[in-house]
Order: sequence, then structure tokens, then C-alpha cells
Amino acid sequence: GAAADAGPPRRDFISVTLGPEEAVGVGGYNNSKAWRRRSCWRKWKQLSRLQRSVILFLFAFLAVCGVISYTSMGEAWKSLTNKSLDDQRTEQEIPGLKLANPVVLPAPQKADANHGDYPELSLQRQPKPPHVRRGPSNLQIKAPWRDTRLNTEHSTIRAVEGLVQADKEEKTEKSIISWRGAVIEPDQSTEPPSSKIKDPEKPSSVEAGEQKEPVPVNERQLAVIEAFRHAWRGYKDFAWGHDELKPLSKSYSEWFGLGLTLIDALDTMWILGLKEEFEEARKWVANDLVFDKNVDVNLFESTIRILGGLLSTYHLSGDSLFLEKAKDIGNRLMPAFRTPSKIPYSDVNIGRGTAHPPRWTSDSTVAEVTSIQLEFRELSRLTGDEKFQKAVDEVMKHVHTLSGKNDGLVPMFINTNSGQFTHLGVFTLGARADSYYEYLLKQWIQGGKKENELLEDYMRAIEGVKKHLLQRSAPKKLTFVGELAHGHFSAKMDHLVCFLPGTLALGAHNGLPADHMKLAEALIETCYQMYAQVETGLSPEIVHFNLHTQKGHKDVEIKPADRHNLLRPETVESLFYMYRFTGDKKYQDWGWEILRNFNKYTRVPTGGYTSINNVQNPSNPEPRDKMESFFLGETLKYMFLLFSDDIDLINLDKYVFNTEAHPLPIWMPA
Ligand code: DMJ
Repeated sequence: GAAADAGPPRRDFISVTLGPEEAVGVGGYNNSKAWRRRSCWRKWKQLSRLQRSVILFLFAFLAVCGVISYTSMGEAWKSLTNKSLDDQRTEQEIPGLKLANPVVLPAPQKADANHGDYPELSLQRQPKPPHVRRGPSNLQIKAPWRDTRLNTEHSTIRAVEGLVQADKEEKTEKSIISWRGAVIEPDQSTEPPSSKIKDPEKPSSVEAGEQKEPVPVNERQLAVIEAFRHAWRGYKDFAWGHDELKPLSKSYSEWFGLGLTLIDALDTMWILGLKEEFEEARKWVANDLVFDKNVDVNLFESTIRILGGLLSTYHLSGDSLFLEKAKDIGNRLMPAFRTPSKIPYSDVNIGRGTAHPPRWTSDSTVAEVTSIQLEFRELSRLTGDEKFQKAVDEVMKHVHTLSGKNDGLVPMFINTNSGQFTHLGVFTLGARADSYYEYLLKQWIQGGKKENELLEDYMRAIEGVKKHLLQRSAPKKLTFVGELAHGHFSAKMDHLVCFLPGTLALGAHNGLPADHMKLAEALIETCYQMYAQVETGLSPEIVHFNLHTQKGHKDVEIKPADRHNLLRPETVESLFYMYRFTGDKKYQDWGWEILRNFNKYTRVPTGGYTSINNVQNPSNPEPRDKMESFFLGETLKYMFLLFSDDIDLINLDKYVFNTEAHPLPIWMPA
């Protein structure tokens, strides 16, 4: 007990005394027996009415407070206890969750169970098929273990800023990267609001459970579907299950003996909505596709076409058959990395598990060893097996450190023993180097724009292109990308280089400098002119640009050895990106012209399309009797996408295309 007040009792003061100390406060200390024995009741009676009322009120008030605080403390305690239990459970059940980078990803669910239900994928939004009749498309994926060595997005912006600045100042050291305070917005520069493609309903976001009405296929898309069906008919009738159709001789050719065209075309059928054809092809994959074969395959070609095709088809269809096949081929390609330098050999025997370089050299092609990363990284993410990603990341890291570059431009060969570049001093954006540049940017995008070394290498390379390879032709002043051999500029440009406008536009869309978009606009005009200035309206494999105006000469010159056309996709691919990001209809019109000319000069009446030997002779373009698998895998797919106004038909903020036009998901931050 405690005395509430130590002063003498007065009527208008309240004094509560309980227990032995009760004597304190009434006329001094009195510890007599009689006093101590005085009952509480008597004391109570001695209090005035006011005092009693106040005391009662106080007791009542304290009692109410006590009840309230007991209840809320109980709640708090309960939630505290539950929380700690939850934490414990989480740690027990998902050991990886505490790590920044979970090492083991859950195994993919059997696909035919439920297309939208992927246990290994974090589905940010309900998978929304571009057209309702198709399968899931918008999977948002959590990046796996890689984040331990990744920096934040903020530092990425810093890196970009720094690189731009660094390049301006002609400094190359990484240490000079500095933050200048300007923020690069994700959508900077590529989408002038007036001309941007309008999503008919609303922006691209798709909420869980939402099923968007199918966007009707337009006339031009129908023409692409018709072209695809025609090509497919030829393949089906004369080359079913083989690598390539020979449409004139109504037969086929084998390269790897793995049904290359069929696999390359799977996701195109999905995107075009060709369900029956897709199902038939699926059956072939399920019953007849066997990788246990004593056959040498090119690592790069089989990665981009087969592994890439299977992975994207798995993502679009959700059918685990394709993931199983992807795992199988991925494992069989791994022996290629067993080299002294870890730079992979060009060829692998997928049945024997042996790998080797070409017979005449121990070199590999730079573009080949640096353009297999998107696929192997994705395979690791899906399987939880790091080995695929480790192998290809090591190649990129090694190439990043190599000397022999020229302002970010790389030579065309690399030795598998020494790991050094060979044939130094020759620089091109065409054959043997092209997709090195493409994959720098695309890996950076795939990984969530955090891997700064990739971005640095890409930015430097584009500065290198501007500094050493850009020129303007005469008479039309077309900007083109030439080549450099031991300090000598050549005005030669491969059709393959026409991937570059699309890649530059994709970079600008992802926040890279606006002048990349300007360059993309100039280059796509040039690529279009490579078609438009030719008699058949189809581009040759290689052109040479005129640097000086000569009477009667166009910008584009073609050498007899270069006047073939292999039905390549690069220009149509870039047209697709340009249309997506600008909404300028001229890009669709240019693509339409190209499709009409393919139909005019390369279509074989009995089914299929053929490469031609002479784009300069409309009366006899000299058919070659071969339909490359990329005509179905890439060219027609990009045509279909180019003619679409649906930005969710393979949304470029969710997917990144591999170099064979197979869309792979962009990873979400872990
Ligand atoms: C395709 O296999 C790929 O696009 C590759 O990157 C380059 N060559 C062909 C298409 O031209």
C-alpha cells in the first residue's frame, strides 16, 4: 500500500491508506494497537461523501483501464507469437528465402495441368495471351541466384551516365564513371506520345484474372498467316521432320538431323494462332525428336534455334514437354565448354558428349561464343541448375577483360586454348561479330538491367561504331555501318547488320541515350533502301555504299558474289522494333513491300519459299532451292508482329527475343 497524500486529513482532501503504512498522514506517526485495528469500514465511514464518490470513481476508472490494456496487450502478444512462428516456419520450409539469391528454383509444374500456374514463376500478372485463343504470354519471372553480384538499378543509371560522359571525354577507365545527377527515364525518347502505338483499351498492364478480348487479326497479318501456311505446306509435304525444305526439288536437306525448321517454327505457330499445325508439330517433338544421336552440331546454331525455340515454346504454351527437351539438348551441349580457356568449341557431338573446334583451327567465332547466353541463363533459371549460366557467364566476363578491342569493337575470332582474340584489327557489325553486340544489351535487359559490365561493353561498342564505322553514302546521304580492317575503312555492309537499328531502338526504349534512337532511325532507312534500290525489291546479302556521287549510280552497289538473298529477317526485325516504339506506319508499309516481294520472287507454287541467287534479275532471280529455318522462325514472325497494333502481342517490357526471334521472359528482381 501507499499513502496517496502525506498531509493531515482534511475534508476536502482525499486520503487513502491501506496496510501498515496507513498511519502515516493522520496527525503524525501513531502505531498504537487500537489504531492499527481500526477497521477499513470505520475509515470508510469517516470519509466525506465527496471523498467516497471520488474514490469509487477512481477505482471504477482504473478497472476499466485495466480491462482495456489487458485486451490490447493480449492481441499484441498473440500477433508477436504468431509472427515469430511464421518466421520460423518460413525458414524451415523455404530455406532459400532468407538468402538474397535463392539457389534452387522449384521444379516447373507439369504444363498441361494449368497453363497459368507455374510454381517456379512468380506470376505478377495473370498470363494474358495476346489473343485469347492462345496460351499464356505475360509471365513475370523472378531472377535466380545471380543477385549476389548485381548492383542496384540506381547504380545502373549511374553507369550509363558515366559511360556517356566517359565516352565523350574519351576516357576508358571504369573508375571515371560518375553520377551527373540526370535520371534516365525508362521510356525516354522512344515514344513520342503523338505517334506512339495506342493500345485500344488501356496500357499494357494486365491484372490477375483478366482476359482481354482478342485483337482481331488484320489484312496484312492474314497475309503473313497465308504465307506461313504456304511455307509449312511445303515443309510438311516434302521435308517433314527434317532440317530444311528444298522446295523446288521437293525434298529436304539435313544439317543436324533434328527437325530444325519444325522446332524453329513452333513459337511462330503459337503466335500466329495456328493451333492445328502447332499440335501436329508438338506430336512430332513428343514422339520423334531424339537428341541421343551421333551427330556433330554447331553450338551456337543449335542453341539459338533449338534450345531457344524449345524454351520460348515452353513459355508460351506452358507445355513441360518443351522444357524437358530443352534440358536434354542443353545438357548435351555442355561438353563444348570443356576447353583450356573455357571459351567453348564451335562443335559438339550430342550423342557422344565430345566437342571440338573446326578442323582447320582452334579458334571459335566471337559472335558464336557470346550469343548463347540468353538461352543458357534461362535454362538455369528454369531448372535450378547453375552450371549452364556459370559456363556462359564466364565467357562474357572473360571477353569483357580482353585486350584487342577498338573502342568496344571486338575482333571476329577467339582462341579456345589461349582465350585471346585472334586475327586482330578487323572490325565489323556483320557476320561473326553481329550478335555479340545484340546480346550485350539483351542480357542486360533479361537480367533486369543490373549487370553493369554488359551495359558498359554495349555503350562503349556503340560509341566505337559511331567513331569508326559510321559513314554516309552518296547521293542520298544514307547513314551506314561499314567495316574497318587494319585502319582501312570499307563501305561494305552485310544485310546481317540490319539487326542494329532494332537493337538500338530497344536500348533507347530501356533508357539508353536518345541519340541511339536517332541512329536507329537513320539506319533503318538505309536497310530499307537496301531493298528499295534493288530491281526485285529484295536486299542482297552484302552491299557496298557509294561514298562519292557518280552519275547514274545509286547509293547501293552490289558485287556479283553478293547478290543472293537467303530470306533473312534482320530488316523486318528492326522494322518491328521501330514500329513498336514509334508507331510510325511507314515502317509497316516498308515491311509490307518486302513481304510482297518475297511472295513475288521467292514463293514456290507447290509449297515453300526459296532463297534466290540474284536479287538484281526480276525475270530470273535464280532460285536456290532452299528454305532456311529462320524464314519461319524469324522473318514471318517479325512480319506478323510488325503488322500488329497489339503491344501485348509479345510485350517488349516482358520478353526479350533471342537472336533467332524466340521470345524469352525478362526476369523480375528477386
Ligand atoms: C539467324 O540464324 C540469326 O538471326 C542469327 O543471329 C544470324 N543469322 C540468321 C538470320 O539471318
